[in-house]
Amino acid sequence: MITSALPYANGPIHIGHLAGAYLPADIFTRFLRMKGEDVIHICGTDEHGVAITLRALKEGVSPKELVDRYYERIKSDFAKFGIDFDHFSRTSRPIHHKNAQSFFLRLYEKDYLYKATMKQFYDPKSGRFLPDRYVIGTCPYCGYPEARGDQCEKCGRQIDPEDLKDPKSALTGEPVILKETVHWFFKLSALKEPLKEYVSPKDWKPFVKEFALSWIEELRDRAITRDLDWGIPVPLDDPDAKGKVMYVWFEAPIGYISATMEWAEQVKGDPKAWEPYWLDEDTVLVHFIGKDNIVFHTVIWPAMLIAHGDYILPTDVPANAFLNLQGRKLSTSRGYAIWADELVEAVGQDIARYAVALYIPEKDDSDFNVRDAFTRTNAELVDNFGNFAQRVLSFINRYMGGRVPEPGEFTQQDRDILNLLEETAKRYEDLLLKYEIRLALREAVNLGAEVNRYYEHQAPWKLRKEDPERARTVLYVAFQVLKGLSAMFYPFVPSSVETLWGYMNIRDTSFSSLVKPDPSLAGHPINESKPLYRKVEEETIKAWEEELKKRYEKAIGKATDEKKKEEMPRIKYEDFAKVKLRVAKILEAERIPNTDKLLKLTIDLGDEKRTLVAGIGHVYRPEELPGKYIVVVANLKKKKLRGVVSDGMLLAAHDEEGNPVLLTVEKEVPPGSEVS
Ligand code: B3M
Ligand code: ZN
Repeated sequence: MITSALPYANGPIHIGHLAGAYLPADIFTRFLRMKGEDVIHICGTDEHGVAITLRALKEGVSPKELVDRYYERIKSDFAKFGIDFDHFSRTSRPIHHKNAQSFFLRLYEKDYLYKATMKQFYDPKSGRFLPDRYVIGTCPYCGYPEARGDQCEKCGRQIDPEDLKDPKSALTGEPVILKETVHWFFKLSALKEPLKEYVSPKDWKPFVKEFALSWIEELRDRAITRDLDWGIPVPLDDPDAKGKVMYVWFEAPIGYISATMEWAEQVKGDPKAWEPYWLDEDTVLVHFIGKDNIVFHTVIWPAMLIAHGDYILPTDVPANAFLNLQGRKLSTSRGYAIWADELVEAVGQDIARYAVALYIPEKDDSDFNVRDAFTRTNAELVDNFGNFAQRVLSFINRYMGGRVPEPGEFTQQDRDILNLLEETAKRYEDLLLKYEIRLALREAVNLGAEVNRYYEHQAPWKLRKEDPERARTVLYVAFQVLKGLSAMFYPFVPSSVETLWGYMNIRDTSFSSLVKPDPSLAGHPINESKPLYRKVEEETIKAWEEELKKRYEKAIGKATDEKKKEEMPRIKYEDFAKVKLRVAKILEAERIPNTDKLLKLTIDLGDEKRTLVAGIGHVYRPEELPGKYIVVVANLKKKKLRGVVSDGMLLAAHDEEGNPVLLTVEKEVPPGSEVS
């Protein structure tokens, strides 16, 4: 039972999504299917939650319009990329609403849910309770004025939204208020021990397992309902349940089961056909996800399943890290990405798949660089595999009457390459089963390089006249290795390999028979063949490089525009005039013990000396400061910092890294001079 993370129906699919979950899942599923395993790959769009409502608000459409549009788009993106789901559903389908509600009720009846009152930020202007990340205010740690209620983008610290200073709504820019609201909480704390027992013996990727275990250590109960008008209604008769929906991260994973149920009904025509996949203890359940979804799949979802009681638990959660593009972060909202559909249009499905597969971020973030990606694809797929196939098949067609020839006696080199095929197939299989997809591909590519060397070295085009029997043996061997290679390339580039099988006239496409040399193939008729791939040309690579540069610049422009818009509420002159700015001369500076940033400055303000505390000690050394002329706010209320009373605040600009750069005067003026 294989699932891929349910993508939010709020944008098209780009190569980051593909590399992070869908392509590895597709490769894995295709491999298992070749092995003859009973396997299904299920997915669908995630259509609830604030990711949807806020995007709809931004686009000025209803959530329904938005998800209808992106469901179709995403489904078609996947199809173009050859991501082959057994079923692709939606969390807005009635079967899922029903299933999620009955899941909720089961947990409720088993006493895993309880009601509690909490305070949450409310935007009076839009009449909405706001999710943490839609509350914006000043970071309590670094003073960054645009920090979000879950995290400060500047200093990176986790924040509780209540700690933000001057919290505003990201929707309306208006101040928000804390308001009481009732929610249902999931008693996660009660599941700490069973979760530990579940995760501890797992042979997961180390970063996944460590993340899960550290989360379990700090497990707290979580609200699983929300005040939203879009989502799955809380199925309780309680008046407090009015207007509440389930938290999207509570119901979305249940969507894996609902989608399998829908598959059973619609595809199998047997409403019970889903059961073995979710109820049978022997079923292996694998969730392919990106790393930002780890906690939900390794802790909260298993906790939900344990609490529910009927279903099996995830066997493995092969999460991937992130894919960057030309060394920069991808961004859907800013349009910095390569979209699935355009990539396929430009270079074809299999070249696109291969190029992305090279960069699956299995352990660390990886960087998709178009030049590297296409250069490698040209060498490894087009030359090494595609051209080899064409050489072997056209030789057989031209000189061997279109039949795989009868071999003579094998030489050591023949035996070596055939052995290498079988050993490689074993290693490939072991690696794929451990989700080491990139290393598995390396095995196939290395075998391809070896068999190319063998073919060059044997040079059947010379042997044809000099030693026809040797020529026949070499072509026989080359055909057998090609057959094995086709098995190993198939999960990566399925549609061209299917074409190849047509040329080779091969019907039995199970992995084990493909990778095993088959003596009965002597005399086997093949079909006319054509080259499988076309190289990606230099102009195409250049065009992509140019285009991505443009997209990046545009994305940056957008980011600064957004910032300008958000940061620039206008004030009246009278407001500004309240701030008394003065030139000061630094007299002394010393570090405040046990801090890495704070310096205590003694300054001369003309008619008085003052002490102020400044967070510049990580950039300025105390001894370089005395004598400098700076600008300070002279009429701020006094504030005690680390036991020192700070009377005033110095002004500094912030460089790209956010480090302070002192504001000073262009020529010396008497200390205390006014700044306005
Ligand atoms: N939609 C988050 C995401 O797209 C979420 C995954 C749900 S999987 C159940 O990253
Ligand atoms: Zn901060």
